Amino acid sequence: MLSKFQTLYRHIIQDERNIPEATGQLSDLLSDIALACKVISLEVNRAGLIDILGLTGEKNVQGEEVKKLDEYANTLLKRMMQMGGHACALCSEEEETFVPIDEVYSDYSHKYIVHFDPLDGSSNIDANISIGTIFSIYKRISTKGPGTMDDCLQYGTKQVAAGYVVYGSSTVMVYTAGKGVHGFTLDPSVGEFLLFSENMKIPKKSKTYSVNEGNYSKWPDGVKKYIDYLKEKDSDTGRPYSSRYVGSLVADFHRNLLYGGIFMYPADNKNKNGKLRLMYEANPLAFLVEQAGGRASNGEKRILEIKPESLHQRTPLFIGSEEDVIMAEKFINKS
Ligand code: AHM
Ligand code: MG
Repeated sequence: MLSKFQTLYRHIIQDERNIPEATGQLSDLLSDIALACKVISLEVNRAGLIDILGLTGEKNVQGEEVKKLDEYANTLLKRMMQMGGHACALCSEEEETFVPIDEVYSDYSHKYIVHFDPLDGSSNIDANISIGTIFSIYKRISTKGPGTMDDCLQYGTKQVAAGYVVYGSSTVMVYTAGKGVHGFTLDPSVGEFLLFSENMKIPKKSKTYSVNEGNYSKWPDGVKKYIDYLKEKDSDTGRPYSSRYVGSLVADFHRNLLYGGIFMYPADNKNKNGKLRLMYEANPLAFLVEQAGGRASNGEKRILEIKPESLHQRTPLFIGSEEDVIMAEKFINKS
């Protein structure tokens, strides 16, 4: 029983201890991200009150302008990692280009690049629907000074860690450092993330699909046919599937990781590369899902093997239970 009482920090330190050349910097960087997310969690819980108190767009008690929650989350994550001294560049969905960082402490080699979506699903904030933070960590290729664009544009296969936090009925953090996927729940009374599941595995086949079906008429034929197939009745293959779509990628992904499911954001005739971002959304979740025994593709190839050409590049995304993603790929490639 006691072995289950594991904090996030202790867990990531033990995880890193198994790597002979580890310096502890990755553990510290993950802790910086977790700390920022604890503060974001507090602010997310206060978001409704800020409206009631009439604060949005006005000055707060310190006389500062009250920022939108997504800008706040972005600034906080940036500051926390700039102060931490482990990152040489930060790439955020909220920034036009990457933020280079010079060495903060002379005895540290600031060797990591962090990509993040500070508040995913932010259009759901005002409705009290789950939202989240997604992050992805790479080692720099350059050897010194602030990170460069080449450091920032690495293949998803090069990630050394990735994870997300869901701000929902409770706050949950899920991460991988390449040796399984581990989930933690924030205990607000002690301010610690506590382990709820080690080596999480996504069911190989599911009964659930998550997609914005309002876009049906704009999809390619293969995607339309796959969705039609999922809705047909056939007890041998467990059809029809149920539809579940929150509209916050992290929340949809987290549910599917726990219970099985396929999440899709296909290309359509207006958005040739879909909507979601390769570096901030698709790659980190693809790394996590593969570590959990699932699959992630753009319909034709593995997400992690897509060549990154620009920081805000978009990609179609089919992610979740392995057999379901394979079936989606078959429909797409047949048409
Ligand atoms: P965001 O990063 O600006 O919040 O946008 C990404 C979100 C995802 O969380 C979600 O899956 C998707 O956009 C929903 O898009 P749509 O409203 O087109 O279904
Ligand atoms: Mg997003």
